Amino acid sequence: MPIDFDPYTFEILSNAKHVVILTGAGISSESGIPTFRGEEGLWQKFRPEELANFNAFMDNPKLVSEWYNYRRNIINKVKPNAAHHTLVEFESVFPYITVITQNVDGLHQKAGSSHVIELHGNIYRNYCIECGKRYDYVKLDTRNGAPACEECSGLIRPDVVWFGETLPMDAIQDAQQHAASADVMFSVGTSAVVYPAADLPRAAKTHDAYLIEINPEPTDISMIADETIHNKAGEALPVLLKQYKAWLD
Ligand code: BJW
Ligand code: ZN
Repeated sequence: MPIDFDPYTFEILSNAKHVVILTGAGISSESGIPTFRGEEGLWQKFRPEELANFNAFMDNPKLVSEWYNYRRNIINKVKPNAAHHTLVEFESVFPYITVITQNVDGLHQKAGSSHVIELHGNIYRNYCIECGKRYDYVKLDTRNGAPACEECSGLIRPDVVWFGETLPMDAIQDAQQHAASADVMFSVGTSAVVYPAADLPRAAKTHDAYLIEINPEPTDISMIADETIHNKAGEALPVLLKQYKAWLD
């Protein structure tokens, strides 16, 4: 089905000083990274709420550590896709772009986006839960159990945000400020069920932003979005940019 954006969206975009894009796992799915929820969700066997929490890690550190190594192996092999690249191109079309991502895969930075706020941490960073020593961008060996700190033998965990943990204060505050000052907010590839990230499009709307959702499936955000495009991000975002440039000419 052809993707047709509302010309009114282009008018709004042409007046936008600050465009903010909230992204979730769906934007990386065309790179080959499975999403968390839904039909092809990564966590069909385990609900994210059950695995991605500190107690699960303490109960079975080997399982959780292996799980993160498995995902690092996938992420290491993949590349940013057309959606990530289009958001980089946005920077030469719109005055000010902020990407707020829930993803821990680093693909926005790999693509070249210059202003990325990571809400849920980054899978390549790790630290010892006892002494805090960092183990960033290293291969963690899980063959003999969960990786342990060379200084104090404490468990090493990924520097990601699990359920029940607070988001990095600077990241969430920065994200909330950007959401409040956005003229246009895109919600791309997120089921928008995990808070406080899911509040950001709502907050943007409250502050009169124009909200555009890109997701093959409807979400809770669809009801409040000004424009909803039910397509894949890697298809819809390049089409949006092409149609917008044509509209400008
Ligand atoms: C495509 C596509 C394509 C597919 N193109 N799209 C308010 C109300 C209710 C509950 C809470 C609340 N406030 C806080 C909570 C509790 C909790 C929460 O939100 N629970 C809900 C589930 C009910 N939140 C927290 O605990 C957060 N912390 C917190 O609030 O701290 C304060 C506090 C402390 C103590 C007590 C109480 C409060 C922390 C949340 C941390 C989330 N962590 C994870 C794991 C990160 C590490 C890792 O990667 O392993 O983050 S869980 C997982 O979900 C991950 C994701 O970032 C996050 C969101 O998922 P996302 O990105 O939306 O992915 P999916 O899979 O859900 O959706 C993919 C979408 O893509 C789908 O819609 C597809 O259709 C679409 N799609 N292909 C475009 N090609
Ligand atoms: Zn240690």
